Amino acid sequence: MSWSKVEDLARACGEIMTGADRSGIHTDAKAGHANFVTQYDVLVQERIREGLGRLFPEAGFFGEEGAHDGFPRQDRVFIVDPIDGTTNFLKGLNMSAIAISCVEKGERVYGLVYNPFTKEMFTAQKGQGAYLNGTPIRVSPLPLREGVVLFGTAPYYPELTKSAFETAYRYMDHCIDVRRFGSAELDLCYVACGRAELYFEPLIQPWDFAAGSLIVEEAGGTVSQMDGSPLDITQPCSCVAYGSGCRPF
Ligand code: LIP
Repeated sequence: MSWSKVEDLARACGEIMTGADRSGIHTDAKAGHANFVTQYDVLVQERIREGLGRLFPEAGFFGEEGAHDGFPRQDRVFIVDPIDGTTNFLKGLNMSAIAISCVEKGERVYGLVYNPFTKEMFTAQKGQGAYLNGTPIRVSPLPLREGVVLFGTAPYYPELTKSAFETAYRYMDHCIDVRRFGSAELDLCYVACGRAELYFEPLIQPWDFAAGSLIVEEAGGTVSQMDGSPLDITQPCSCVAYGSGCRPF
């Protein structure tokens, strides 16, 4: 399978993000505090859905924006976050990415995470390794005490905020430093390429981890739910990802 046409689609949609008229970005509020969707999230998702529909007319589509009536039943499903890190996009923080995952009979077989602001394209195909702009990447072998810990907790899950920051506080005593970048898919890719040693988040959607989790695994890392159980790509769950030199609490 050649995924290059999917990568070309992501790059083309990335130009929509980098070309956005920042003075004209408007948001619609979704459920919960600071849960934003812009006209660019919707436009990018529409373009990706159209492009994937031309390339894979038989596949199902499971995107962040719009209504869902359960996980699609097709054998092949694309899980898409058109702009992961929407608040970062709104604020011009340039830590946002297009995330596309292909799942076949429940197995993640391909993942793409593209940050158009840095032109960094992270990709992985099951059993074929992980890459950054075509160069192989591997997770860090360093122990936690020499590592950076990334974490996330969405403001629209306020009931989880305190415990997430308490967990980050605990890690702070055992690592170099912690960071909260605001894009789960990019956090996972930074673990995959060794820029960080561990990432955790108490609750994220399938489109926030389906692509990046395969990229971590293909880069030699480990990804699971925070209780150690396997990720469930059909529904929201917790996530922890780490390199070969450390273990989560
Ligand atoms: C984001 C996640 C991130 C989380 C943010 C936000 P979105 O997804 O990728 O990990 O901490 O609060 O939920 O909503 O920008 O697509």
